[in-house]
Parts: sequence; C-alpha cells; structure tokens
Amino acid sequence: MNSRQRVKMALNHQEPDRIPFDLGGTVLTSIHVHAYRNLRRYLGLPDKEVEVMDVFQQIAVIDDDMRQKLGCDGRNVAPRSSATFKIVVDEDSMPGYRFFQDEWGISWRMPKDGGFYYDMFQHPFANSASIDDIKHFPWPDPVDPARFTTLKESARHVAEDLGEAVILGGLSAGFVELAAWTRGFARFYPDLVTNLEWMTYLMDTIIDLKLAYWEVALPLVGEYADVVQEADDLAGQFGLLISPETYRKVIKPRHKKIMDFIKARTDAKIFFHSCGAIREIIPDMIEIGIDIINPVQVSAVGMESSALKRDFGKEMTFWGGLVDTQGVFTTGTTDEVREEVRRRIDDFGAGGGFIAATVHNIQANVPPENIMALWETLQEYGSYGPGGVSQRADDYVPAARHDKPVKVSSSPDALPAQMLTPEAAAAQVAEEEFYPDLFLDMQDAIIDGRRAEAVVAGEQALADGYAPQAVISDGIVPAMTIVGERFESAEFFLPEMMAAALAARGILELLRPRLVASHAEPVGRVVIGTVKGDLHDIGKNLVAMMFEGAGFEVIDLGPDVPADKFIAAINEHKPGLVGLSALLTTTAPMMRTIINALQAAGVRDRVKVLVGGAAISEEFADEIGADGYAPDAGAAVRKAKALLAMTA
Ligand code: B1M
Repeated sequence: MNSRQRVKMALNHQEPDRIPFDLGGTVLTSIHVHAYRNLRRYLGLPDKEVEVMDVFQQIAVIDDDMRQKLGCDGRNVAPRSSATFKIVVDEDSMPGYRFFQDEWGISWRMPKDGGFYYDMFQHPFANSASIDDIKHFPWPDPVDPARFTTLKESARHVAEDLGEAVILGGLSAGFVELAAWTRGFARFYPDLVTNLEWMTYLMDTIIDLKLAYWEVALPLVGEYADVVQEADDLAGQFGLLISPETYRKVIKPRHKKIMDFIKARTDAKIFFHSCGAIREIIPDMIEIGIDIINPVQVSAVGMESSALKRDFGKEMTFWGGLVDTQGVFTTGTTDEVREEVRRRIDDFGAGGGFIAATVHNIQANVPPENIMALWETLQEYGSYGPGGVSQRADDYVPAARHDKPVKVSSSPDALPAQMLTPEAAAAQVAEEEFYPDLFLDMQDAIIDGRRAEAVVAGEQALADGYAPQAVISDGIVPAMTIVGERFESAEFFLPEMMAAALAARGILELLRPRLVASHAEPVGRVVIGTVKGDLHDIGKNLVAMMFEGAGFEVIDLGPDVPADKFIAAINEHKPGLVGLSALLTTTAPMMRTIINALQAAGVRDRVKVLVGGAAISEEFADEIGADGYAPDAGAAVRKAKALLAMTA
C-alpha cells in the first residue's frame, strides 16, 4: 500500500495498514524553520539551506530525506505567485525589521533580532468607508496563467511517481481571514455588527476571486487532487469568535457556496482549517460538505478527542489533534508526549477518519526529542494490524488522560446573573431605576454598538449639565459591565463586544478634553501591551476596552512590545498597573524577561503586574513573579481593582 492509498482509505473512513502521518502536507501541519533545523541535526541529517514553505509563518519545506525517514504520506501542491507579483523582502527601510507587502496589499514585518514570524502591520482597507474602495482596489489576478504553470505536473508527480496524497492548496487564506487581514482585526469584528453591508461586499469580492481560482485549478489537476484545502479561523481557546447566529447568517452560506463550487468540480475531499473551540458548528460544517477538519485543537473548550470522535467520527475526518503545541509537546517530557500521543491514537484512530498531525504547525521551541517521541509512539501504536488500533490485546491499558477541566464560561470567577442574591438583584434594579432616561438610552446605544447614537447621548448629557465623570460612571461603566457579563456568558462574541467598546470609546473621546481641562483623575491608570514577538492583540484590545469602560485611563502600547517600552511608559505615565498579554508558547517566556527588566530598572515596586492570554495560566503567573492573572477581560478589571485595592 502506498501513501496515497493509505490516505484515501483513511479519508473514506476505512482502516488502512497504519494511521497516515502528515508533516508538511499543508501550510498548517508543518514545522517552524528553527525546530526543523534542530530536528535535522538531532537525526544526523546533513546541514542544508532550509527552504521556507510559508513566509509569514516561517515554516519549512520538508526535504525528501526527512520525508523518507518519517514516512510522510501527503504533499502540498500549491499555486505559484502571479507573474506580476513577487515577494520582495526589504531589509533596510524599517529600522529593526524586515518587511514586505503581499499581493493583497497587506504589509508584514519580522523583527531582525529574535523574531519567529512575520506579522501583519498595515491593512489596505483600514480606513476605507466606501464600497468604491473595494471595487477599485488592485486585487490579485486569481487566474494569471503563471500561477498554474507547474500545478498539474506537480500533482501528477506526487500522485504517480511518488505515490503520495496530493493536497491542493487554495488562493491564499480563507475569505473571512482575508477580509480580516485586509481590513484589520480591530475593524473587522465590529463591522459584522455595524457595517455589515460593506463587510459582506468585501467578503463576496474575495469569494469571487477564490472561486475563479478553483474554476481553473480543479479541472487542471483533475483526478490527481485527493484533498482540497480551505480555511478560516472561527474560534479561540474558549469558544467561537463570532456568535453561532452570525456564523449561520453571514459566514455559513458563503462557505456553503465555496464548498458547493468545489464539490461540483472534484471528487477530492475538502479539508477545512479552523483553530480553536469549534465544536458547536461542526454539524454545520458537515452539512455544507466539509469532509476534514484541522487542526483539531484538543486543548480548546469542548474539543475533547473521544467525544469528537464519538459524535462526529462517522462523517468527519480529523486531521491533526495528535498533540497540542500549547501543552506537553512544548513543555512536557518525552514520556508525557508519548502518553498524550497514545491517548489521541486511542481516541481518534478506530475506523479510519484520522490523519495524524500535530495541532497546528510545530512551533520554534518544540524540542526534537519530543517530536521523535511523537513519531516513535505513532509507529508503536498507530498500526491497524494485529495488536493495533482496533485490535488491542486484552491487557492493553489505555493512555492516561490529563484534560484541563472544561469551562463553560470563559471566566471561572464570573458571576452569572442568576447567581445574584435577592438583595443584590434588588439593589441593581433600584440602581437602574435611578438612571435618567438619557443614561439608559446611552447604555442601550453602547450595548448595541450604535456609536453615533451613543455619542449623541453623551453630547446631550454634557449639554444638560452632567459632569464628564457622571457620564462615565452612570453611562459607560454600567453599559460595559453588562457587555462584559454577556461576553462571559457567551451571549456576546467578539463583534458585539468590540462594537460596544467602540461606541463607549466614542463618548470617551468626547469627554477627554473636558476631563483634561478639569484635571479629573481617572479611576486608575493602566499601561498594557502584548509582549515582544507576539502579534495577537484581539484579546489585549478587549481587556484595554474593558478597562476604559470601567473608568481607567489606558495607555495601550499595542502588540510586539519590548521591555524598554514598558519601562519608558511606567516612567512617563506613572500607572498603578501594567498588563501583559501573550497568546503564544514561544512568547510567554517574554513576560518573565519583562518583569525581570522592570526589576532591574527599579520600577517593579511602583506597579502591579497583571498577566493573561491563551498561553498563560495562574501557575505560570506565579512562577514568573506577576502579581495577578486573569483569564478574560471582565476578570482582568476585577483582578486589577483587587490588586489596586479598589472596590470591585
Ligand atoms: Co494565531 N495562534 N498565530 N493568529 N491564533 C493561536 C494563538 C494558536 C493557539 C492557534 C493554534 O495552535 N490552534 C497558536 C499558538 C500555539 C502555541 O502557542 N503553541 C497560534 C499560532 C501558532 C500563530 C502563528 C505562529 C501562525 C498562525 O497563523 N497560526 C502566528 C504568530 C503571529 C505572532 O504572534 N507573531 C499567528 C497569527 C495569528 C493571526 C494574525 C492570523 C491572528 C491574530 C490576529 C490579532 O490578534 N491581531 C491569529 C488568531 C486569531 C489566533 C486564534 C485563532 C484566536 C486568538 C484570539 O484572538 N482569540 C488562536 C487560537 C486560540 O486562541 N486557541 C491562535 C480571541 C481573544 C478574545 O481571546 O486572545 O485568548 P484571547 O484573549 C482573551 C483571554 O486570553 C484574556 O482576555 C481575552 C478576552 O476575554 N486575555 C487577558 C488576553 N490578554 C490578557 C491580558 C490580561 C488578562 C487577560 O491582563 C493583562
């Protein structure tokens, strides 16, 4: 049986000779160049120039010697750039960074010193307000013949000469991702609430380009294509990024259009990548024809492997999920990796429908010993023969399980409304009744994300003689408290929360000159940033917005912030609290570096340090000497108030 047959059987939910293994078959199942070099050295493979498969993620093309050693079963066959576009990395124009612009007009940069990835920093539609901007944008040509010159021959070579599965790449990322990348995340999510017509026009324009590409690529590659790749990140660690309703109303019909288009032109299976906690919409994905999900982020809420297999294993293939780079794969011992891999084989393996791959690309800091522990365990336990996955001996002891407890709310210390005592509820009602209509209207406008109306209500309040502080305490704070509670109880998702925060910010901008003129002191002052090397700022922005909504002055240093910037901001703004955010296991250690630098600069004792982000835990916060940890934005404000000894 060759690799292609093996993968095909697994995709048809049959058991081949062994579980197929993927490393480098897609740009989402590969390995960072640093880790790849280490692995080559560890395995005694000759040193060589590593070819980069995806510039942004800095992942490696897996060389043939490595592929043979590990027995990789599928290969990526991807379109080339159009004739008119070539990535040109500029080494000189931006001090400290290398940067380039991609063919969608998005600018990316990577720190020269110690950077692991290219991060986007400029978005072509960041300031766009009109549909004409979308119409007149110089979009990439999806059917430029240059893209297709080698596509068919590469696919044929992989399928016929090498006998491996052909995984056909699409035109760049998914339409949701490209909409977010060209608009910028900070505007993309609120647009889903407040600017939907413009946003769907952008999405539909991108979809047309993607379909035009598939229209040429699929007949060209023909029967060589075994798997066709699409993607869109729809979830984070704790749940969907957008509500299931918005997904079903806005995103799902568009995904269906793409899947129908693909299915009408190929028998290949559709591989769909979405990070995070997507369990709630897996039935929708099955319904619209998605055959394979990736990366199967088993550490995210609701993504427990045995339950996924039990509930969706007949229709859905799991491509990934073997071990999570967020957990033991990076920080655990080889024994822990073995146990984890064996457990996922136990859960996902039976009956086919499983392609073994790590959860997302192997990150730069994963030790080669752990990669080989994964691989050896797969060899040992991944066979479908006698004693293998479905034929274990009677004395086989299943692997241990170390699942994190599943949280239904993103905040363990959140107080859902129904837990209010009768006295507290009565007090709340009394308080609500106390607000004049104007403030109730203002609160409603904020909660609904109606920025213009929120600002009008703010102007009216000032015209009626209310002090700016009253607008904050009676308008913004109660509204944002409700918004925070709804986010924690999964009633609100990113679009609603960010739209509300932008409405609140509109009023704050109105108030700011008056607050400055009256020398009014804010509730507290916070300096916040995502640590150096880390671009993820959606969560940090929410935390910053919740602080603003609670009456704090926020100095937001943005993403990718080194220690010296935090120190300078402490000296300049004299905050009571410094907030550090990190989403990556490769950047979490930067928090320790920053805390040590604050100590060395003599400013550590002047501030409380609060840390958070998907890569962070309470134990880690203690270990690095932070003062506090918060799992989400609402909890961050409560924790900050406690640390600064204010009433919650
Ligand atoms: Co990336 N990414 N990403 N990503 N991304 C993750 C984090 C990942 C877990 C995906 C996965 O493996 N399935 C993975 C990390 C794995 C690891 O660490 N081992 C990962 C990776 C590998 C990467 C790249 C390397 C490659 C890639 O494309 N996947 C690359 C790295 C870039 C870089 O940072 N230098 C990368 C890039 C990107 C995008 C640019 C595409 C985009 C980020 C856009 C942006 O932020 N401007 C992105 C996204 C969107 C994600 C996922 C899908 C979602 C993150 C998110 O926004 N969640 C994520 C999957 C996941 O989380 N499981 C993933 C929503 C947000 C509201 O939650 O940020 O957790 P979160 O914030 C919460 C809490 O954590 C907390 O409150 C917030 C609100 O409740 N919180 C704090 C946050 N900061 C706090 C600070 C506090 C207190 C609480 O006090 C100060």
